[in-house]
Amino acid sequence: SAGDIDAALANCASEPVHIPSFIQGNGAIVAVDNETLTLTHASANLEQITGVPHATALNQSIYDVFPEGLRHDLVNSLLPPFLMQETRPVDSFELNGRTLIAGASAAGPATIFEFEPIESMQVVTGKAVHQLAFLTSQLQNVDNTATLFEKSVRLLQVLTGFDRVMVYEFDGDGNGKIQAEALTGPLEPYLGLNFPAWDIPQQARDIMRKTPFRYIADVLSPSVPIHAGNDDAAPLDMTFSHLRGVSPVHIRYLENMGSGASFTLNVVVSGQLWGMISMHHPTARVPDQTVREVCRNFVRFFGLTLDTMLQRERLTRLYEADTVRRELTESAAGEETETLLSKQLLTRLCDAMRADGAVLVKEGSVQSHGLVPPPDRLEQLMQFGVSCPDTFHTSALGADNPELVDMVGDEIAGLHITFMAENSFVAFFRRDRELVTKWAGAPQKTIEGQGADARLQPRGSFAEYKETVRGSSIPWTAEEHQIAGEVWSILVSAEREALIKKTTRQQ
Ligand code: BLA
Repeated sequence: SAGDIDAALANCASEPVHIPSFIQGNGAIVAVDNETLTLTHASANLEQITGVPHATALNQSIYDVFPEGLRHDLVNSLLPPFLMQETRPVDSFELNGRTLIAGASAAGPATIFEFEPIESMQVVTGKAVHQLAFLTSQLQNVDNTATLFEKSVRLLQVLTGFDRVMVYEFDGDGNGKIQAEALTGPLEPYLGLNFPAWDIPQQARDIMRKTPFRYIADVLSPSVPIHAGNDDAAPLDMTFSHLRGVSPVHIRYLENMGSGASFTLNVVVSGQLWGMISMHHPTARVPDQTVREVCRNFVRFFGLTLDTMLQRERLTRLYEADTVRRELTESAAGEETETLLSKQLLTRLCDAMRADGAVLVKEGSVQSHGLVPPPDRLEQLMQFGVSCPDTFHTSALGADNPELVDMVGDEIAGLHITFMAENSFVAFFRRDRELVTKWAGAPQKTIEGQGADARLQPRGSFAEYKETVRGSSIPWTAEEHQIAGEVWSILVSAEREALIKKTTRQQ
């Protein structure tokens, strides 16, 4: 039932993924109170990774737990300017007969230290700088988003060794689409497929916006519990920790996809989560420290480059519209308001609005271009204006205003109308696009349980599922509202001027 669906979505959205109380097993963690330097939390595998049993470490001072050289570096990383929110490598060292790398990240009043075995001592930063320089140089002369996406997935596939690398873009409703893909190996291609919003609940998106990446090293390996030093310790906030344990729902999701590991770079454009670069591998895979360091920086470069391209596209459109606007202003200075929007100017304005048709109705005279409602229906649109504000727009006419469908005909699904006076308006029309969406699996919600226990299940199949939706046009953008608004103010002031002239002449 609809109630169960709501309850299931609410259950998804309330899973506290930032405080999972368990970690991924490819490393161990301790949390240290920034004031007292005592260990407030430790993962159950601390001994296995570092040789120090978690039970003896808890509630001890960091000075008593770790060997001298290491504890010095750990403590130093608590001091500004080293303290960072994200996990940053602090030091690598020999302990318990193996080479470990330590990383630090902020967790409110505590700092989380992560220890991960590495194959050998690496000069992470130096290598990363060179690789990053190579990657960014490959993208230097790219001037469009399609090429940016294509080149990026290929470069990242080589850098990371993940079989599948995808650029995934969110739409306005939080659904996402695979815009580019580099793929080798046994995984299914996802290029062009859409994923519904509920695959990534809001609290997971919040973390994605704050962090550069997230890896899930091994879908099959069991998670490891985190123990607290005292029973009423607040749960450890692992937002910025690489080893943050993975929600079992999401583990099932990745299993259903055939992924053994994932590595997601979070793309932020102008402060908003734009999408991600998602990487999958059929078997377990941990991006090494160098790869993490490169990717942390690469994804920022990618976001900035993308931002520049999107801004440039917007500016080009506004510039084109501005040219039309200037011509309109010039012709508005003329005598006859009836000739204000010449057929030619209306056509250009229609293009600037990316509309399929446009009409100017003024005191009975009609100027039109392209796809417009039959002339006898324009009077009805005028009537509609009596009860609506100065401007009105929709990209789903049938759903938003069923009473208008009759009027505009079923070819038109988008309307942007501006009323200048009681008996004049300018309107732009957009065609009904037959929207064909290829979903990765049928986007139906599968629910188990009922009422408060209703649980949304991850999809079992990601095979292409085609959905055709009629009744909507491409949506109007902020730039188009701006263009329509300017046209309105030019026309209204021209009307006023003409009226004043007329009155003066009469006197
Ligand atoms: C998390 N789901 C996520 C994340 C992604 C996706 C990217 C963030 C974690 C990460 O960055 O690895 C989804 N991954 C995708 C998609 C693609 C991809 C769409 O590669 C496309 C190629 N998931 C469900 C349902 C629920 C759900 C029904 O399908 C809820 C009932 C939950 N998804 C869910 C949860 C998380 C998540 C709880 C957080 C996982 C975590 O961080 O522990």
